[in-house]
Amino acid sequence: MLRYLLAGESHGPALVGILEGFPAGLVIKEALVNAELDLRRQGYGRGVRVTTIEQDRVEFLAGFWKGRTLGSPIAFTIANRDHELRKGKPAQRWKVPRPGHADLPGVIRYGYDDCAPVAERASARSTAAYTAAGACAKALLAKFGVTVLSHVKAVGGVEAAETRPTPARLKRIRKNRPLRCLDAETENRMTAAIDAAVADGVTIGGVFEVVAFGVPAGLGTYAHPDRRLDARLAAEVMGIPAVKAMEIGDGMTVAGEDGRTAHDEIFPAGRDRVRRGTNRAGGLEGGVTNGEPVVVRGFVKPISSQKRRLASVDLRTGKAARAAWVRSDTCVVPAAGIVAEAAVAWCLADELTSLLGGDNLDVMLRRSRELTGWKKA
Ligand code: EPS
Repeated sequence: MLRYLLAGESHGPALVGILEGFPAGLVIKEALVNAELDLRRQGYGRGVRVTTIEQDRVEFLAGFWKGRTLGSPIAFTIANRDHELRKGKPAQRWKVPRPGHADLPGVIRYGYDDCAPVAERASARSTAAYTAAGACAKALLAKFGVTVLSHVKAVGGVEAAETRPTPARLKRIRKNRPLRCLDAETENRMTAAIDAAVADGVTIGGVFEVVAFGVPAGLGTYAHPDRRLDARLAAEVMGIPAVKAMEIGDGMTVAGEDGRTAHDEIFPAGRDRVRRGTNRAGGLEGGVTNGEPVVVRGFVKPISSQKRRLASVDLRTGKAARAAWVRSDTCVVPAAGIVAEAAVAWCLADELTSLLGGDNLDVMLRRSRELTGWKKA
């Protein structure tokens, strides 16, 4: 079983994480984690802070011996460069909550008289630490042939029609497409939608898709509701700021179909082997992986900080006022996709350690070869 604890304010000295349950003997290179952190900062439509201020370099402080995990908790930090730049300047204060943000509910919940302390922790800045945790999970998954990648399916109502995600294609667009859309022509239209939003002073949302390839059958269980892998994925993906809905496989579409087309028929593929012609279930049946790629989509709302200030109320006077605007991103869909890769990777790595006993990487690898779920059609 894996556990994580993350802490850190958006403008505090650093984000920190403690990861517990990783087996001994795993190499996790800081460069590998930093590559994921870089991807999270990038993407067309990102704001000034992540593109020009933050550099997001992970530093491991505990859990390693001669470059390999010890089996003890891993501790890391990621410095907030903006903290240094703000030193000596008066703390930010704002009294007019932004609709859609945690500002107002946070003030009510914690009894603050100001939205700034809410935003310090509710800020999506925290997703840098989560991405680092997910990168460690990915390092473990790679040992078992599992790869977790994402792409952008829609931005501001511009949708990619064709999507045939393969590991090779998803790796390629990581390098050369800022929005990581599989279709170049659609990506151009998405970019134009972001430009139009900037000109209009508004933000736009969209849809990302995460695909986990090489996932063995038999991860997760139907034995209890909270242990179903789809329930666990939903909890993690819905925990990402700005994600307002999620879908596994073709979940939303099949709700309007009948049972003839909604399922993935099973065909023989030699002794002890089966194959499927489709993957509408997104690799999960009954909360258990079935050997097909795990497919998760996240629906991201337009973030709530925008120049077009919405109607709100001044908390000091109780009178109508326009919501605060602070520098912000215009579109975070590709970044949210990277964070969701971390969410999916974390859940899969957790299931893997639970199934295989997580103390020692060599033992886990040996056990994995004994399990039928690893047999591929
Ligand atoms: C965010 C507001 C902005 C973003 C931040 C998320 O930060 P600031 O308040 O300092 O301008 O840049 O995202 C990040 C810093 C990041 O690393 O993703 C918010 O309110 O959620």
